[in-house]
Amino acid sequence: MKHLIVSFILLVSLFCVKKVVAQKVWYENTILWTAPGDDGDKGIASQYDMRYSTDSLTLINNWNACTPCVLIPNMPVPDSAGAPQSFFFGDSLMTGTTYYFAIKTADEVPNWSGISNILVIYVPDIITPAVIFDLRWIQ
Ligand SMILES: [Ca+2]
Repeated sequence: MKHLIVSFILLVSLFCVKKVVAQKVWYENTILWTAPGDDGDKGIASQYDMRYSTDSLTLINNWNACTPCVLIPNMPVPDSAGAPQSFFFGDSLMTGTTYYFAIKTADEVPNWSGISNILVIYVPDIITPAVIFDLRWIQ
């Protein structure tokens, strides 16, 4: 049995407040990993399948029918094995929520890799309550 050793190093997603307007907050969300190859850690793979969910067990144990999962569209094309890769997906995450991300890679057949490590991201709720402007005294 051929063992494919695919090691993804999913680093930390960067959460930086970009700007604040009224009650909405924007985040810059970038996920990083190292490209595997077509055959283990050699060559260039053909495609990625990255998904996220608010339920880690669903993501891990039921990849193909993962519900509720979100498939991330427009993933980058795999680079050469060992190359750093990243994906920026804007501000689509809800604040105050924990998300679980994972990725699989396929070669041209497609032969799919196993599921990567699970990246856990908590998007903090940093939106404060509104400021009170009608504080007053009544006699
Ligand atoms: Ca292959």
